[in-house]
Amino acid sequence: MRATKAIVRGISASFRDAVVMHPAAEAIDVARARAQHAQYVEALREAGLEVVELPPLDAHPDACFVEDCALVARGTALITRSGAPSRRNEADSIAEALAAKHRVARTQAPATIDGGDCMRVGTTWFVGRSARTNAAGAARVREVFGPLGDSVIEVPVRDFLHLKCTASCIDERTVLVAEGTVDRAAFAGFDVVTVAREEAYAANAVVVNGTAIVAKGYAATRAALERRGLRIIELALSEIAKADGSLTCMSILLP
Ligand code: CIR
Repeated sequence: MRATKAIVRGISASFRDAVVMHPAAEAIDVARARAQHAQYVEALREAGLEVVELPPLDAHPDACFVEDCALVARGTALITRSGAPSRRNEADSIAEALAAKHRVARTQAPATIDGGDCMRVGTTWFVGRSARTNAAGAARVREVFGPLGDSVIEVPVRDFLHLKCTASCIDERTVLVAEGTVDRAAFAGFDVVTVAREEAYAANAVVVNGTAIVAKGYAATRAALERRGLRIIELALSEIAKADGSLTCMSILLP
């Protein structure tokens, strides 16, 4: 996709208390997480983006994962209501950041949506139905973006936190997906670049303006993206991964 701007937020002092599915054996090193985040910001700049850095929210350990708070397209920002109750208060400051240049729509109970479940490819939103995004949440995405010309395809997500943990958008008709994680039938009519299940973590990549920002250490995924003519930036993400985070989660990209 093409984008001009990225919204990011620094790592909270409380990052060690991030919500996780399976706690890592080793505690998060917050200083290292900050260094990894700084490299991420640098990579976004190298990809030609103007980066808007919001200050950390120390009361919200997961607040660096801004992607989960809003879906942005067609001049509209749908502010989510996270499936993780502890994350619901992160969204207000993202709404504020987007309000000047976007029409802002909200999500009400009982709907829950995490942005990590919502992948826009061209004008199609693939919405992962996960533990975080429920039927009413998917319906809300359809209600807001349908009249603007987008369509919604729901995709079951079982063994992972979010749809985008193992899938990401390469361009307006191509997705990158880890084998055996998301039903291929969901992507009928789209081109699919498959990576091996062992490289599932790398299937979450930020592909923007001809650059692919990918997790370090996944040679086959890197090669697959290189073959598509993308310039590659590899990033170490050990501390981000311990918080169940990956690359797309740490930014909201704007046209
Ligand atoms: C959470 O469980 O909500 C955070 N610890 C990780 C969120 C990662 N976000 C994303 O993949 N979009």
